[in-house]
Amino acid sequence: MKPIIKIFISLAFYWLTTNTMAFTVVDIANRVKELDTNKDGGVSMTEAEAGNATRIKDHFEKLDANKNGVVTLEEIKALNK
Ligand SMILES: [Ca+2]
Ligand SMILES: [Ca+2]
Repeated sequence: MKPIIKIFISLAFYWLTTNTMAFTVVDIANRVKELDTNKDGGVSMTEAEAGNATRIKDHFEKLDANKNGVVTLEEIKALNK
């Protein structure tokens, strides 16, 4: 394989993976917004239950890093790193 093609493929791969990751973060952000019915910027256990967010519910204690009873987008992002 010509080196230039190799570079092109790795660039395409890089573009693809970074875009996929960005999409996931946007996805999570939208989900948090959707679940956050009282608009305090985070998802409480009650909100997670009401919105059927099983993944947040099941990992609530782990996700709520500062233990304030609310899972924020930042906390989810920190765990997804
Ligand atoms: Ca909330
Ligand atoms: Ca928290």
